[in-house]
This record gives sequence, C-alpha cells and structure tokens, in this order.
Amino acid sequence: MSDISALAQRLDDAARTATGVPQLEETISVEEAYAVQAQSMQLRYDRGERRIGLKMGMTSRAKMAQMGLEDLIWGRLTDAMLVEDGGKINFNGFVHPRVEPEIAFLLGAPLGGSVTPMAARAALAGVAPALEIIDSRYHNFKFSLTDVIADNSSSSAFVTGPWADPSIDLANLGFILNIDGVARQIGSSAAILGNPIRSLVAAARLAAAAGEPLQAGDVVMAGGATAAEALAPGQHVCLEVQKLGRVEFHIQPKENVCLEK
Ligand code: 0L1
Ligand code: MG
Repeated sequence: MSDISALAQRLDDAARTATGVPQLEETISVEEAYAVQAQSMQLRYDRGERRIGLKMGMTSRAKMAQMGLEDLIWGRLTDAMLVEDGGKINFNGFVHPRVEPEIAFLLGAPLGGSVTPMAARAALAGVAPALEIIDSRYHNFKFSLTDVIADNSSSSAFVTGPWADPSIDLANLGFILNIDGVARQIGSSAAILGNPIRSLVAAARLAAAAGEPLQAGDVVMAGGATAAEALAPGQHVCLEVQKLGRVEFHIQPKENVCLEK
C-alpha cells in the first residue's frame, strides 16, 4: 500500500507551485488514485477553497478505447478554478496548459445515484458553452490512468459562458474553438458520449459512489468535444457553440523582463 497522503502532498505542491513532476513510480490501484485525488483536494479545501462541482474526463469513445478504459474519469472543481467569462489568466500559474471546448451543466436540484437522462435533464437549471483549461502536473503531459486520476484528472481552471435554457437539445451542436481569431478546432457536442447529457448521468453515478452526490448549484463540465489545444501567453481563446453562444478568456502576455545594463 502506497502512502496516499505523501502522494497527495506531492501533487498538491506541484499544482500550487505550477511545477511539473515525474510520473508516479508507485503502483497504485484506481481506488487508491481516487483516494490520492480526494486527499490532495482536501489540502485545497483546508486552504479555503470550496468544492463547486466536478469535471468529467475521457468522454470521447475514441479516447476511452485508446486508453483501454471501461469508465469515464472525473475530478473535482473548486471556486478558485473558476475564471470569469472574458477574464484573464496568468500563464505562469500553470505548468503547460491546454484548452478543451466543452458544455457545462448547472444543477438546480440534487442528482444522485443511478438516474435516467430525463431525470438528469429535469434537475438542470442551465447549460452553457464552457472552456476547460487542463494542466497535467506530470512532465510532458505523460501519465498512466492512475497518474491522471490522482492528479485531479488534469483539472486546473474553467470558464463558463451565459447559462441557457436547459431544455435545448444538446445532441448535435456545432463547436468552433478560435484562438486569436483563427478556428483551431471544429466539432460537435455529439463527440461527448453521443450526447453530453450522458456525461451528466455518469457524473451523478460517480459522484454518489464517491459519497459526494451532486447538489443544487453544482457545476458539471461534460468533457471535451474536440482534441485539446496547447496555450501560450498573450492568446485570446473563444468558443462558439451553436444555440448556446460564446465564452472566452485571455492569457496575460509575457511580462517584460528588464535586463541589467
Ligand atoms: O478533461 C479531459 O478529458 C482530460 C482528462 C485528463 C487527460 C488529459 O489531461 O488529457
Ligand atoms: Mg475536459
């Protein structure tokens, strides 16, 4: 049995100081990896951060098959990870950030355990275009399944756009991810498990199984609709989702460094 708290501390230090670390040498089970994640998130809560929802990862069937996964992975979101729509992030606060175009769900009622897509939809207060900034704390974004789960499934920041009527059909909405005005990824919400509502159904099951059932007010990030794009200082990132609208953020430019004469 590995020392769960030592691994949690290592990954929390890496995230807090934006410093890459080697992959875990320790062999741990998926259950132990989630225990590491829970303990590393507890360190954040102890510093005053508040859990406000969760993110779903590996939500494309192709990615699941490629990784040999039988289930989705998930991570926890805190209030400190939330970036205002149109706001600025500091590149130096990340190891090597990437952005994924997503849909976010806002719960209007609790949603726990085994639920139908219809029940999941009925619990919603809103849906929004959203951007997830993922940032693996491992060097070169290289990790095993248990590595990434322990690392809060690479979750680091997220931006949600305007909340729209949750009765909108989400099955096949067009996505365009622009960086500095250039379309870098084009896709469809259908890439998220065929329909992103399935991701919410899975989130309800996994969160309840972990003893943290979804509550009214929670945000759930449904998962990437396209491949992730690497980010750089000074960029403007904007996602447009058919029927849902747009969401955006800026990355602060590199700071000028005064050289000695
Ligand atoms: O949000 C995601 O689907 C990514 C999950 C973690 C894997 C990665 O960092 O690419
Ligand atoms: Mg994601």
